[in-house]
Amino acid sequence: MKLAVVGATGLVGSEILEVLDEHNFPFDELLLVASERSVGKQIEYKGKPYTVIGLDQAVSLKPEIAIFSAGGSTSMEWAPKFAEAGTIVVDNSSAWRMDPTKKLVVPEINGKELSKDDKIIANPNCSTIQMVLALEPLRERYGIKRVVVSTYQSVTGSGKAAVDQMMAERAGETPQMVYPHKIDMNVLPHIDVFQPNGYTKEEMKMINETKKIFSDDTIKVTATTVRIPTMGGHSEAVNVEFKEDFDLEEVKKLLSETPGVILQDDPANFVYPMPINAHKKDEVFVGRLRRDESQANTLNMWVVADNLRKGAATNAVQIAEYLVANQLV
Ligand code: 2RA
Repeated sequence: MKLAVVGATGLVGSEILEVLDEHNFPFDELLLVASERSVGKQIEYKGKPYTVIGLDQAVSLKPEIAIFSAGGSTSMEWAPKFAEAGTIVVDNSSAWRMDPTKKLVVPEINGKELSKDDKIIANPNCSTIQMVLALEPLRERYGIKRVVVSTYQSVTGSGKAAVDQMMAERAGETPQMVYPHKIDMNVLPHIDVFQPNGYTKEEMKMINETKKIFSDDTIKVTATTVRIPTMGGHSEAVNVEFKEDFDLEEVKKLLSETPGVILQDDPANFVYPMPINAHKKDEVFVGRLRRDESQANTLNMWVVADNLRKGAATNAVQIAEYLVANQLV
């Protein structure tokens, strides 16, 4: 099995290599692929140096799987070329997510929809993945009418330059500005570009991707996505209205029995999910579970995950693992 990692020099690309290593992903040959300016760079994997190659060379080597984290324009141009060569592409960008001919996959939820015909598979947006994984067991049991989510998203979601801006501001230095405003000691209610309806693209991703992953356009979703000066992961305050009443203890049982979800819910002992504890973990952490006393059949919960892990690299590697485990590659 030949595996390519496209965008290997980026923040998510590096995380993909860490996850592949931790998971001992079963490849025989690893291709590290990046833009022309990075060709020739050396990257170490399991103590062995690998030389970064360009996209043209990578396609010609016909890897069985290519995990992309190289931005939407590169995916739009190159994913079809890899697919044409017989490669299955798992793409982290937003390029293919809402394409009706492409699957948008969180393996624990809809991996079973994958088939040998799927040559370009979309990895959902990080803030969507952690929310839908926490919601899935409750959707199956109670049915979902509406979701209201507010997010508190790490600067790592914007990439290394954003982390550098925050750290420079924190050090009292003059930063290279990625955001339109200071980020340290501040919050920005602005992730990605504003749309005509007043929502940002990030908010519309959460709304549209949630419906696609659940295959249910009747679910109402509204979102406010906010950038905060932290590392370690994204946090979300989720308010979910079910189709029927629920039992809080059953909710906790369902979540604690869900693969990939860890319940951290003991406020009396200050136990609740926090990005600082989610950093470098593959799971989604859920806590602060409580009935919304202002509305029937409605639950509040707090959901935290490392956006570079389950929000990107881990979910993509898990899709690749699913393909191998189910003889789809
Ligand atoms: C963000 N979810 O956090 C977006 C893309 N990674 O910026």
